[in-house]
Amino acid sequence: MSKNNLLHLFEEAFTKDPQKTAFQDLNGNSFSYQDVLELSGQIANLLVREGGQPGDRVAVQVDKTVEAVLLYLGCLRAGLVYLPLNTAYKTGEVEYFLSDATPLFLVCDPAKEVDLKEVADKAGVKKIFNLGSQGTGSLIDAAKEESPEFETLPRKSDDLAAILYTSGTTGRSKGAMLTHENLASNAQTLVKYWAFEENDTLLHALPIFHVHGLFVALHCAFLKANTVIFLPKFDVDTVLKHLPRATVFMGVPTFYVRLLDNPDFGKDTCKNMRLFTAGSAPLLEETFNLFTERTGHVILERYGMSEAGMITSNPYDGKRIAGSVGFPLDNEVRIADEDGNILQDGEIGILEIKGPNVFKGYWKMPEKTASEFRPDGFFITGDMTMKGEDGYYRIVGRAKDLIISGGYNVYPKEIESYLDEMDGILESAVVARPDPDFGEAVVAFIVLDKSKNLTPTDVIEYAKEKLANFKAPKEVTFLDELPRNTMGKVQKNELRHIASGK
Ligand code: MCA
Ligand code: AMP
Repeated sequence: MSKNNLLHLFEEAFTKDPQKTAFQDLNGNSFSYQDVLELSGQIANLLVREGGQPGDRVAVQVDKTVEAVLLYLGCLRAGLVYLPLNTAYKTGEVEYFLSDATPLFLVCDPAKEVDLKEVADKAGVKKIFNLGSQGTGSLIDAAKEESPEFETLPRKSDDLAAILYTSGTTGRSKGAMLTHENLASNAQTLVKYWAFEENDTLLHALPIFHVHGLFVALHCAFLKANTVIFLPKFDVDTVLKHLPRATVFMGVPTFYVRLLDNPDFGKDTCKNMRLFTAGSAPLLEETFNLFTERTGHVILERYGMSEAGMITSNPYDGKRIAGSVGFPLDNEVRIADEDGNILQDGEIGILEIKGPNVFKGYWKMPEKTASEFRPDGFFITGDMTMKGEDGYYRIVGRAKDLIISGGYNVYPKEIESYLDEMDGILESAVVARPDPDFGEAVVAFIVLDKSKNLTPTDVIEYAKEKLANFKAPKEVTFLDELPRNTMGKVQKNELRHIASGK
């Protein structure tokens, strides 16, 4: 079997200079690449000794620490399939992921272990480990007893490396199955297109439970064994403090909006930087222009999704255009109408893609998978796109009913289904309102059962009890009835107009 484990690529880079600093964290700890190899080896040995076999899933809901990254690497080394979960998810949300993915192990925050035990047992999880925000816990205690030597398992290129859940427009979340080849090919593409070198230093402020922070940022750094300044979360002051030592920074648009709000952010802070990238949500032209004025740097906007990693990018050398996501990376891209007819340049349609980066399918959903691929293997992204005369692609909207708030995806259907269950709510409709900080904010329109006397705050609190707080509406408006067309369909455009005050 060939050495197609993504970790083999990383190991090639890590072993060139094992004493090189891999991570510096805010607690003053440094980890060399030798430490990375040893602790990820100990974790791999532990998980195998506990019964982990290639293909078994490991669900992980932990705070951002270097140890959490090493858990990810340890899973890959042992052929286990990594399943990261947003730390904001509530027990009810985690229950769905566990019952769907049936992981062998769950690694969670020590404070959540008691709550999660019941749902984990129900889903057949064999063992729960904990890992806290200081990088300590039962996982690391047990791993330290193991040998640091672990021979990374060979994998076939289409063996699974990770499952990333992305919410579905029809309610149920879908687990996008990503293979070692998907991840390796996309990482190699980005390193080449974005000109990563051994001497780059990455300032890492993104969460590590999504593609952007886990794969895009870390994989580029790992392929060149870069030093990563590893922040526990995005915070303007901390970024300003560490940016002068960095050469690369990646962020969602909200990061850039917040940095620009701080008068201390300017040319001095960016003196060593060679690359700022933005993605996960549209970067406003205003932010793009203000950033260039203030820093002299031009943000490189790229576009991607969980199912495919990065799909298009503005050029590293060459003009980066505001409001555009650049050109296709190493994948085929076309724009088609809903029936799959390919459109001309200048026409707006849905972006379809094919390439080594495109996922293997949705976990245990063969029919859903089949319906999102064309017969010739192109995946239908659901993003409304136009290729301009200049050859640059522009994402102009979404065919899917999706809100992107601060880089997090929120599916209105999911929120509506929870709200509709609240005692006192007859029906609900959730839409996005433009928001200067998050880009889009979740807002809800509700028809009340008037006998119950609910207030907007009651509704927001109810949503936060059931769902991750970022999914809760920022604003709730009561209506006597929802606007509908003659077919009875709720007119969300009308609600968007009301929400935006137009
Ligand atoms: C936090 N809150 C939010 C969000 N984040 N509300 C709406 N949208 C959000 N994104 C709420 C919290 O629930 C809380 O409300 C209040 O805001 C403050 O919480 P806090 O934790 O202090 O927020 P923060 O630290 O300021 O977080 C904002 C953030 C964060 C830094 C922008 O959301 C973030 O790191 N976003 C990045 C997401 C990301 O990595 N996306 C990549 C997906 P309350 O007080 O009520 O609890 S990958 C992807 O999309 C594809 C592949 C791609 O192309 O990259
Ligand atoms: P996710 O499901 O978290 O992978 O989110 C992927 C979605 O984020 C894509 O389908 C797009 O709708 C959106 N997205 C990512 N990058 C950009 C961008 N640069 N501009 C506009 N939308 C983007």
